[in-house]
Amino acid sequence: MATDLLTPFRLNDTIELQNRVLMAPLTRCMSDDDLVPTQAMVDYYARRADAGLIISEATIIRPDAQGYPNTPGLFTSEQIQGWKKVTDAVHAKGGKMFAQLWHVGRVAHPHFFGGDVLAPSAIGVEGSVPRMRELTYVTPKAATIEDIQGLIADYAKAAENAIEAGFDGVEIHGANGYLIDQFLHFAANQRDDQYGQTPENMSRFALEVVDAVIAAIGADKTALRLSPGAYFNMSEDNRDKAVFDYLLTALESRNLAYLHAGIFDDSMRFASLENKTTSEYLRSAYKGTLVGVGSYTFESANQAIDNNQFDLIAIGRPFIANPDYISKVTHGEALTPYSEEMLAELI
Ligand code: FNR
Ligand code: 8K6
Repeated sequence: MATDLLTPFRLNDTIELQNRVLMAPLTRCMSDDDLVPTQAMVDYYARRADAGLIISEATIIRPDAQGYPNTPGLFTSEQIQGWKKVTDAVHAKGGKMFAQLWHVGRVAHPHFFGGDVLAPSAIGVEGSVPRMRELTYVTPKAATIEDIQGLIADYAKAAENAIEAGFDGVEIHGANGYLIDQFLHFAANQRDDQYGQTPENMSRFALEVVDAVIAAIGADKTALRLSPGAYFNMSEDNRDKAVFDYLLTALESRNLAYLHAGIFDDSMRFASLENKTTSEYLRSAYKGTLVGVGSYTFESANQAIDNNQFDLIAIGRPFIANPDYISKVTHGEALTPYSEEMLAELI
């Protein structure tokens, strides 16, 4: 039977979504210089309130989490108040919104905060900050146990701040080569303590962050994004799969609101995942609610959900190009194609 992507979906006892189409988290680098959301951002998100759930652009949990210009934060009262205007506007139009909590780890740049760049190990990445190419990435400092405890506490604090700002929950950004993902891949984690070397140890940071956020705001309001295949600021290692096998099993008992794949094109197959796609691998290793993503159209997403490949779809670039995405697909109207020039302004 055909799944109707446009009918409600119950995430858990406390959260019901008006449809199964989520707006994917999309960094836009448009907050003000204090990393406070602007009125243009309020309007941009409010225009998309008919999505089943809006996931905010990645939002930094503290100053040294920053690796791109003008990415919003959730660690000052001005930032909390700025986000409150966004969530009020989305709620006024009947929508729901999670905040995506972000620390970029080794792709942070001291230009933004003037201190150490923290990562699991002192292994840098080649390249420079997008949109600020003069800022070459630096070799990070391997986080001490004390640093790690501070990071975990700051994820939990940012989650509390998100609830204060009116968000319906948070999605922990554990994907795309950023801090949490760096702990989960051998290419970035060469620690020899309780956070490295074995699947259990390499999963420890991710699970401690998840548990701290759950303790702060509840499992029903906590979600996680993961990229088991390495594809962005990371390289593949065939030992990575065992880490994710362990992590995903451990996550099942946490009863998260959902698990979200982190990938740009879900037709990509990973040698390190026994040649599976991201969603195929996650579906095989995790039994909870799964959000698929990555170059899907409304039609291909409907098909994938019908085939039980995942439960909900997140749509990214088409939502940048079409603030009225839900209305257009509802009425069978043609979508405006996405192009990178559209990133210059918030429509
Ligand atoms: C992204 N993506 C992304 N992912 C994430 O977890 N946090 C983020 O802040 C961003 N930012 C971001 C900005 C821009 C401009 C793009 C294009 C993408 C990835 C995004 O959530 C999604 O996974 C991909 O865009 C794939 O989905 P679509 O676009 O093919 O539907
Ligand atoms: C959080 C990210 C900040 C802004 C990102 C903009 C992304 C633009 C889109 C293209 C990125 C491609 C990434 C990876 C593809 C790898 C495939 C091998």
